[in-house]
This record gives sequence, C-alpha cells and structure tokens, in this order.
Amino acid sequence: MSFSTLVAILASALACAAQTTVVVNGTASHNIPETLWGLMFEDISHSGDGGLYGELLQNRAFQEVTPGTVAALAAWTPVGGASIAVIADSTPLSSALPNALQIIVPDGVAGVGNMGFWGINVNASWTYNASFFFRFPDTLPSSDVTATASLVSASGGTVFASANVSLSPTADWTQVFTTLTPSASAPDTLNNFTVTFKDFSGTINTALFSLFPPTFMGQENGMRADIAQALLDLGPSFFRFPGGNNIEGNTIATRWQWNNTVGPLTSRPGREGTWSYINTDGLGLYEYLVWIELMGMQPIMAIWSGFSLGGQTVANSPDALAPYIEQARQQIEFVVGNTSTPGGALRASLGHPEPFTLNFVEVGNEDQFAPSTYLYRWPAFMNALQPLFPDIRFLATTFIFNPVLGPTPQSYDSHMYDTPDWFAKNSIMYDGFLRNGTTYFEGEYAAISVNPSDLFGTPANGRFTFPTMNGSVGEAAFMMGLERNADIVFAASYAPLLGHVTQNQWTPNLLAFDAGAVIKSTSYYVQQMFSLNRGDAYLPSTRADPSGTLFWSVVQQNAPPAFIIKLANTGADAANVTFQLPAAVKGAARLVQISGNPTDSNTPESPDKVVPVTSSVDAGQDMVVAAPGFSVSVVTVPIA
Ligand code: LXE
Repeated sequence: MSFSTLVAILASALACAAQTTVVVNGTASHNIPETLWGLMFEDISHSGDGGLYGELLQNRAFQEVTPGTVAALAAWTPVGGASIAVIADSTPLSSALPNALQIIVPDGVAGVGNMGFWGINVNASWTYNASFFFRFPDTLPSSDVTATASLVSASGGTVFASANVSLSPTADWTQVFTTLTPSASAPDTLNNFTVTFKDFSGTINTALFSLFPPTFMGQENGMRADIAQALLDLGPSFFRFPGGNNIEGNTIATRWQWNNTVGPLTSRPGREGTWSYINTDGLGLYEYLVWIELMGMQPIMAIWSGFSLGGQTVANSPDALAPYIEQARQQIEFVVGNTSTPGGALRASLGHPEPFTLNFVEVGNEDQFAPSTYLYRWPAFMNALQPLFPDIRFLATTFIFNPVLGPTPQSYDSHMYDTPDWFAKNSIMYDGFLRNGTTYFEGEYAAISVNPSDLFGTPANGRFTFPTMNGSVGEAAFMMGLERNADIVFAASYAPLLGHVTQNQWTPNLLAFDAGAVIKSTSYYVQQMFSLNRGDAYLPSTRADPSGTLFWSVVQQNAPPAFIIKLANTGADAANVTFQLPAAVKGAARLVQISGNPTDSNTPESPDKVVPVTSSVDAGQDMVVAAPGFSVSVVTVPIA
C-alpha cells in the first residue's frame, strides 16, 4: 500500500466517523404551535378539477366555453355516428349554465363520450353515480327514449358497466340519475364514459353531466379518496385556500368569487382560472370547508384583495373598493356568521348551521407584486373587516415589513422558492426576527432547482419535474429553522401541493397524480416525517453551522413522553451526530429515515424509489444518530 493510499483510506475513515456533538437543553424555549404543519392548495396543474375534486368528467357543463368551437367540445367525442356541438341553448338550463351539448342522433345506437381527466379509473369495487340533464328541443319523441350510460375502454371494445335510464318526451330540462357498478376493474385508465341512445333518431340537448366515484368519507360532491387519504396521511393542521395566484384572476372580472362557488351546481358558472384552464367551481367554498372539517384541519382562507395577477388593480377610492370589501365580508360571514345573518343562513341551508372554525384570513396573495397599491388596499380591507371579525387574525401577503403597512399586520404570509442550498443556508432566517407579537406563515416554499438562474423559469427550463432528494433534504434543513422559530412561525406549507403528471403549469409538486395513481414525492415524506413527529415543546440545542451540512431540531413530546430528534444531512458524506439528551431515556428508540442519491425522485415509472424506512435502535441519553449522505432522520427516544 502506498503512503498516499493509506492517507486516502484514513481520510475517508475519518470522514465516515465525522463526529458532531449536540447538547440539548432540558428547558423548553417555546411550545410547538398546533397549526405548524399543513397544506397550501389552489387549483393549479389540475389539482382541483381532475385532482382533489372527485368529479370524473372533464368539461362536464361546457362552462365558459365559446359555443360552436372545437375547443368547446374538449374531452367529448361523438359515438356511433352522432354529430355533436356545444350550443348556446335558446332555453338555457340556468343563467349560470347557458351552454348545452346538442347531439343529433341517427338511427342505431349513437351518442357521446367523455375521456375524463386524461383517463377514467374503472374500479369494480366502486359504485359510480352518473347524471345528466336533457331536453328534446324539436319534435318530441312519441314515447320514452332509452339512454344507456356506460364505462367503456377507449377502444370501445370492453364495456365495464352500463345502465339504462328512460328519458320522457319533454322539451323542459330534466335531470336523470343512474348508478354504474363495473363487473371488472379496467387494466388501465384509458376509459370513457358514454351516453348512447337507441331506437331514437333526432335531436337531444344535454347539459351538466356528472360521474362520481365514492368520495373521501362519503362527502357529497366531495373529494377523490386516494388523494384525500394521501393528504390525511400527512397529519396536516391547516388548509390554505383558494390560492395562490388562482384567487387573483388574470383580470378583476375573473377573480375567484365565493358566491359563484356555492349552492346547486346549476348556479355555478365556473370561471377562467389563473392557470390557463377553466375552473368548474364544483369544488366550492362549502365543499372546501366541509372537507377541511372532515380532515381535522382548520382553514387559512384567502379573500381577494383588489389586485389581479394580470396587473389590474382596484383604484384608491372608497367607492371603487367598497364592493370588493363587501364581497369579502360576505365570504367570511358565510363561514362564521350565525344563522340570523344572510351568509350564516345560506350556510345552514346547505347543511351546516354551526359556524365553521376560521381563525386566519389572508388578504390577497403575493401582494409584493403590487406593493404601492397594497399600501391603500390593506388598510381599506383591514379597517373595514377587523372590527367586524375581531377574533380573526388577518395576514398580510407582502414581503415581510416591505412595504411598511398600516395598520401594522399581526401576521405575514411569505413565500420561498429557491435552491436546496439556499434553504439550508437560510434555515437561520427567522432567528434574528424581533419577538414583538408579529407571527409568520411560511405559506409556500419548495426547493425547485439546483441552479439559481432557473428559479423563475418554466418547468422545461431546468426546474425539477418532481421533488429530488437533495431538494427535500434542503427543505428539511429549513424546516429545522422553522421549528426553532415556531414561537413566531405559526404555520408552514410546501407548495404547490398537487400536480397532474402531464398537465403542469408548475413543477415540482408535493404529490403527482393521474387518473389512477398518486405518487408521493421525497418532499412528501419529509413533510410527513415533520408533521407526524412535531412534538409539543422545543428544546434549544447547540447551534448548527448554517453553512455546514448537518441541521437538527429536538422537541419534547408529552404523550407518550419522548424526545424527538430530527436530523438532516445535506452533504454527500455520512456523519454521526451525538445528541446529549437532558433526561434519562429507556428502551428502544424508533428511527424513521429517508435517504437517497441527490437527484433521486419518485416518478410515475418508479413511485417508490425513495421511501422512509422505520427501524428500532437502542435508546441512549447520549443518542448517536447515524446520518447517511442526503438523508433526513427522525428519532423518537422514550423518556424514562
Ligand atoms: C406563488 C403563487 O401564490 C402560487 O400560485 C404559485 C405556485 O405555487 C407561486 N408562483
């Protein structure tokens, strides 16, 4: 062995054995707020329509499309020689839904098919609820017409389920319902929903189709079960909604408006969303709130603040701002007003007389992009709304303290999209903040590229497609700092939450999905490891070097009593870290650890490439945690 080889071996042995000692203080500095870890949601990358929202049909009600165009027929195809077109019906189904799908049926079996959101999951253990509206606009048929609703393979070769419904000969809009129970599950999601007519030739107008699988916890007009379950498995405390840029609208007219999202589906016009597709608003304010409650979360609800993403801003005058402030007031009243108020009465009529929990309202989204007008919009909204809702904490959405707003915000929502390295280095970000009562919501954050020049690019421009292991470890390092500063950081959420694998306006996303699968990213697992092991009180410990590669946080859990150690290693070299715990421990500690190569991602092709592994390790008051390169570890050490 040459001398240089010997030196290399010794050096690597030293690197492997690199020892760091962390002294953990037995006196807690602050409690962990119960809101700390949660979810940020908006309809982006079909995370709502086609994602969390359970509806399986795309373009189900021809909302906001231009009649007569090919685009208006998106997701629909004729079946068996029918001709189809979207028309502005002379007798609209409702003022909100003026468009109809007109089907001209020739002799034989013909009708229309819908491809779903790039596929339909046909599952033999589910019963689907299908419905649509119809009317015969011309000559009425002499007797009932049989319509057959089916779930079929895209080639049409396999019929998985079908059911007949009778259509009475009427020129008035009539809704029909049926259920579909597949005799077998489909091998893939390349399936269509079809409605065909037989023994009828002529014209039939149809509107507002719907196809629902069983929803999460049976919620009416509710959520897709596997996606909601994946979110529940994160143990989230809050749900920020409905945006994000998507509340803003590209114009003032296309902003998100709560009142267009509640009540019967026939009264919801839908809107041109901010993210380049039409939102059905089937996932409306009431559906959000009921689901948030089912999930055991609390809302962080945004109101529109007078600024649209396209640059239109409401002018600085009381008259100009008043209608928007009033609409926001009504939105809050719908959530928390008692049943003697119009909003509370409307909520009660929908099935929820009790007010929903609402502790946090966010005034806009990313108003740092219109700071000069936020200077008058913020006080206008605050001065009107805070006195009416004194128990609600209103959050400002600019850069922190920039611009300087009056009245002084009690809380800010700030957003961080950056490199893994930035997140590690900035884990100390909140350490120096004044403790003056102001609290902070890290409402959006994610490591999105290793290259700073890609940060504002499109997904094709060097951004991660899916979260990568080095990104997730960087986020974990940052989250150590959030726990350390949880006396002032009351909430934090990765963003965006969900993205369809082929329909992204933004990457990476915490969860990817398509019509059949949900793919949990490395960052999902990191979020889960923090959220499920959040503990009750923060125990100060030796400071990590922010320019180093090891980051940690230690909390105490009340029941069962335990120390919970979190450790992130953002470097390639393995390290051992000894935590000198402040009290005697006993028995076995539980280690949950995720590690991988820095560029590893969980993808549709290999969804379980990197997953956390749980094991049992000996507990010691000097607790040694072995951290592989690019790893996050959570060690739960029982207190004696
Ligand atoms: C900031 C905004 O609030 C989100 O809608 C976007 C995607 O997460 C991000 N640019």
